[in-house]
Amino acid sequence: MRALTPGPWWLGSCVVALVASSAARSARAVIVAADSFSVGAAPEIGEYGIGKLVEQNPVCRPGWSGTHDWRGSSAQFRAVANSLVKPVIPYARGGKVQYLQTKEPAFRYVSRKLDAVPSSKVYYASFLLNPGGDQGQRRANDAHALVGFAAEIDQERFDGARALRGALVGFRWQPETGLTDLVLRCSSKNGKVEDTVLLPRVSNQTYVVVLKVAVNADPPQNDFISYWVNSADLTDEAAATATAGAKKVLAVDCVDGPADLERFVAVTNNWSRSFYFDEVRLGTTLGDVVRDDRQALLPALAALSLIGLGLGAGWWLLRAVRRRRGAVAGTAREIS
Ligand SMILES: [Ca+2]
Repeated sequence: MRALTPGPWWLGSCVVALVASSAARSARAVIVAADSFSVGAAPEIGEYGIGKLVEQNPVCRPGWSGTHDWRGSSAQFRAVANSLVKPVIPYARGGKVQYLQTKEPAFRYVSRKLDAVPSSKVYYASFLLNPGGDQGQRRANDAHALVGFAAEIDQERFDGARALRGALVGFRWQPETGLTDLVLRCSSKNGKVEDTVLLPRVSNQTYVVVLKVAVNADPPQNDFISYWVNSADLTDEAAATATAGAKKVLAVDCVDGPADLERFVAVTNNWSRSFYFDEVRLGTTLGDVVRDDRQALLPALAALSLIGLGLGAGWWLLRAVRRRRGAVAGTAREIS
């Protein structure tokens, strides 16, 4: 009899240990921030209203609990319906952000500070980007439309007159050629802000860009940025590299620590056409930033089923023990 009674407790302890070890495993991988720009005509908690980003303050988990509002210099960045879509990004949903076309040349930006960025030697970020329609009238200067995780942004930092910290990715239109390139803009090893062309001559379609920053991996201060454009398989870095439309590792100096990535920023400079971005993510592993949330839930669901199984087995054992006790007691009564 007594040999049977520890059963449910032993099973319960195993379940607790399994759940704890699963939690410990997932704690090592951190998705820091994710925004799918879900919109609603009558926005619910966690949704944007259709309209300008500045002055909106939805809870977007993880990353933005609502402590920090969007702010910036422009109301041209708007939440709109229909997600940008790329099959390799299975979590694309909700709405997206549209930069409203304007012919007025200017530097425009919006940014939103994250709740917190953990200290890490490596960060990954992913974005869906679309350059919109034709550029319209030609201008004398390069035009840019970029997003990224960075410290605060303004025109002086963008131009490099002050330090630009973080990495921006998006589009540059060149007046000499009339062509648009996909570029990365950040501070190079000599401290100068530079564009690196990731993919030349892009068209009006959605691009998926994944960045990896190895912080100060070339001591004392230089970083390596790896980029993957339009990878067909993002299971791991080898698959991303094997299936990328463009990829490379660059030696730069753009991030020294979490403070250099504490905001999501979106910038346009003399940009006169539309520009869209969506599904922005920051994490400390590739899996964090490209994994479907539903897949991320699977370990938790498995743990829950184990708990269910444990409780079920515990209940069955307890019932069996009680029946056996009852039978023994009954027998004893019969004897007496
Ligand atoms: Ca979306």
